[in-house]
Amino acid sequence: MRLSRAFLPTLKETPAEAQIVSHRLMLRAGLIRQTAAGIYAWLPLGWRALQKVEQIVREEQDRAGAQEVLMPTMQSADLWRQSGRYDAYGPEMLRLKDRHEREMLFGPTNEEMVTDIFGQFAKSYRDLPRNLYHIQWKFRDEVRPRFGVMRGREFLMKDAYSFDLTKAGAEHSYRQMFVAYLRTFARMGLKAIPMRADTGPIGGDLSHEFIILAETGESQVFVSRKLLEKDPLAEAPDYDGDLAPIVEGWTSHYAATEEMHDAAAWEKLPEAERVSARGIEVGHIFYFGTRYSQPMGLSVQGPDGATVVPEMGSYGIGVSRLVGAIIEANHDEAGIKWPDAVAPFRAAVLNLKPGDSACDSLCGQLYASLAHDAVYDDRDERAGRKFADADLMGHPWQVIVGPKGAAAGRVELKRRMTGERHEVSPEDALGMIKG
Ligand code: 5CA
Repeated sequence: MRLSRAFLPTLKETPAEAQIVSHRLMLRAGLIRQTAAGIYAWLPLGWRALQKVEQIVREEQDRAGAQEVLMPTMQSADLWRQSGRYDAYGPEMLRLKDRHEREMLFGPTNEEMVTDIFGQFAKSYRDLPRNLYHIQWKFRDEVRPRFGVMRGREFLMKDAYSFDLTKAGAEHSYRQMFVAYLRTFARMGLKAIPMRADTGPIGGDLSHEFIILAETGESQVFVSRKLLEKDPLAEAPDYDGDLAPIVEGWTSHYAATEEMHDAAAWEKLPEAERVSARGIEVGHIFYFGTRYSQPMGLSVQGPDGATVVPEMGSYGIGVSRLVGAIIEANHDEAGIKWPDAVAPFRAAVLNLKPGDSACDSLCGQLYASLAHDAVYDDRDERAGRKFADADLMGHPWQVIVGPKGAAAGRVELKRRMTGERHEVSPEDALGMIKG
């Protein structure tokens, strides 16, 4: 992307309405624009980051055996009457009528719809187990939308739904998602800790929230330091095998949100092991047995011919919230510091003197060689402005090309995460960026 032609509305001033750093930076770096309370348009830079996050979520869901579908945003109220949640959900649900006066709603979640779709197909125990997921916009009319995309009204969620013949099968499906979540967040450079959680309006009796520690988090959490030292990517899960040892490795240490906190158990931990902090919920998984399959009439024929009501679970990830959470965890005073895996662009090429033929030619070559995964700052702007914007936008690498260096075949390579700088040849710079 050439900055001279990019739609990148960066702001010099700090927007007054933004209370937390990720919201400020997302507005200042031109990632998002609010269009109504809690509703955002994703601009080129933000949209690319969102797609990177989405793709990691997708790859780990696929790896764990879930299958991607796409269900609509609009749902019929009738489905929700069957489960009994239409009235229970309350004012957070956006209700509308179509031209025939039929009651509709903008989906806040999809348990009813997926159970209905799956039920039309599933007839026998051979149709189980299955896990279906989608990545789709949800609407929840939050009383207090705030912190930008962290608590929006319209937001992008990955929601998966598992169907099993037995409770033991459902527990295995739950563990598959538990382990997939550990990997998903770790790949984004986040330390997300699974914590026993309350089930709220989804229902059920087993649930974990995945929480990353951040000062601006909305929940108070209590965690054993041992969990912060674990590396999920060091575990190589066999999703068809026994995942219980991996899950136990995480759940045997103390980790709880305020609602589930057990002060007596907490006090028993050695002082040095106790970490109490604020956290951001980036994922939430639920096992709820037949809470939806029963009222919605989902049943299959078991191996012995008897009718079986499938056991279900649902598994959510806040995809758009994650973009904010990643920035909350990776920034400094100058701007965003994108982890490589989710950066909208891998590198920025800064041409410090557009019009200088050596600079133009070298920058042109570097930009072409980085294909479309780079931003080319070819604007007619002061060097200081280019440095500031590159730091603000947070590209993992900056290749800085000035006239003297260009003439001598040297560039400066800056790593945004650490601030390290090296003077290198253009070839070495490309090698390090691509390597
Ligand atoms: N049906 C279940 C699991 S699929 C469900 O809806 N769970 S949830 O309510 O916990 O939402 C899943 C995830 O969506 C949360 O962990 C959170 O990361 C994200 N989320 C929830 N509400 C919002 C919101 N208002 N803005 C941004 N993200 C949200």
